[in-house]
Amino acid sequence: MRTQFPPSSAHGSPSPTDRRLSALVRHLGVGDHSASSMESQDPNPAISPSATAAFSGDSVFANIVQAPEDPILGVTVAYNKDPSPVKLNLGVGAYRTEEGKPLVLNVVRRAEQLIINDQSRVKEYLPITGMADFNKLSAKLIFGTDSPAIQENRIATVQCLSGTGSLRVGAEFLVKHYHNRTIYIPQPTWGNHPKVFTMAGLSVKSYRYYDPATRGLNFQGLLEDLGSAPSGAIVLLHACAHNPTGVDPTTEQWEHIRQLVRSKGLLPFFDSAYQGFASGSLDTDAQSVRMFVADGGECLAAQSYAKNMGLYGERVGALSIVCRTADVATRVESQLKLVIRPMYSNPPIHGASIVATIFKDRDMYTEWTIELKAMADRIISMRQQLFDALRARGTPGDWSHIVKQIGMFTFTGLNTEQVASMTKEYHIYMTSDGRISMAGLSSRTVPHLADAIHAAVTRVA
Ligand code: KET
Repeated sequence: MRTQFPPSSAHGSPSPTDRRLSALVRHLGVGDHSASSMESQDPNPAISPSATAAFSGDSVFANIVQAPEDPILGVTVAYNKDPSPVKLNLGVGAYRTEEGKPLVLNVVRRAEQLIINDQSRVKEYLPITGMADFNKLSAKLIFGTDSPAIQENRIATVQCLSGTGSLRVGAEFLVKHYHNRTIYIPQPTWGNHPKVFTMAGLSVKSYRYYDPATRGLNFQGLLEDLGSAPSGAIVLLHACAHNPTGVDPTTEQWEHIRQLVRSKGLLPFFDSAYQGFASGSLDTDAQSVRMFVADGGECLAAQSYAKNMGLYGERVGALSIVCRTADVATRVESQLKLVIRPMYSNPPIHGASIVATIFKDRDMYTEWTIELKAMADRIISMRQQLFDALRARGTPGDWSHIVKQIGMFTFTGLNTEQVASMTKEYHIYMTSDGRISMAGLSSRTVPHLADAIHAAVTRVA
């Protein structure tokens, strides 16, 4: 028998001081060195709290190598360390106001007030699948209010930790329950995609997407690569506002892709992180996904509210799996719960409550669409301003792609050395692939960026 901690006080129950002391003793791993100590009694000494590290004076983690910073989030780390007053962070895709400040949407503030004032709200755990209302409304947002798949209950939707968490849960589900474990991702794509899918256990291959020569879609390459992918393979598609290129297929090209995907029996997995940010319209930006659902076939979709509702740090998102029948969707959902429970048990309440509150109130929903459109429009106006500023400087090259590309980013075509020189000399921070977040730019900072690009293009090969 192990010694009982805390030892009983004279009155039978331990005093608060006893409790604190014994907690400290447990924490420090000292005390109880009697015959009944853990060391001598533990049935599994291999996992007992041995003191090897402490006694040898070296860390058990001594051989760990320093990991590199994340290629996107690491840009913010470097930016934060720079004392320059003119520094500009165009790395991470996060919206800034004309004043360069993070924006909390007015409608989000309103919803939060309502939530805080509602005394009936408690902090109980949500179900493993999250908030039911939130899930239903999220499915409507991406698939459309009149989607037959929703009416026929053929979609399993679960609340997840923003877009990334939704992708990860979807990938883990596929590894466990889908017969093909290869996912094709566009080249290039969001830097975290290959990591999320590899960590989940999928094998990652790429398909051609972007043509640097035209700064547009390599449609032929895309069709060839997906055309030669093995039947059943998973295909990751950016629903809109492709990151990092800002290049999306046209509606006709999407239709072509849909036919190819369906004829080959590939499984589409949509990443929808920018619904509303590409065109300013939530419906227009969901067209690609809706085309694939309209044909009755199956697909997955990961949604994020980070950008379109500005809920970045609240980590609000959803994974939907569209199935052939309601019966399959029910079983899929039951298995999604088994993926989620050991991962993070259940998702957080606050962000999903904000989204659900806004969606349920017609007036608030309208306010959201107006605020969203204003963000999208500001980004579009930044594109024009940057383009005009480069033209005014006579910067060599054709910069029309700045106004042609859509979404949060411009894929400038600047190379790693040029980016490095812009950071060194102008304190402009961006990812080394030449991507700039247009959402981080303002009328005030456009001239500085244009000067930096001009210098980089004319001085650095
Ligand atoms: N998908 C895409 C295509 C994407 O660009 C992001 C974020 C996400 C998913 C995930 O977002 P979440 O915050 O998990 O909902 N992209 C920006 C931020 C980041 O890298 O984390 C970015 O590219 O800057």
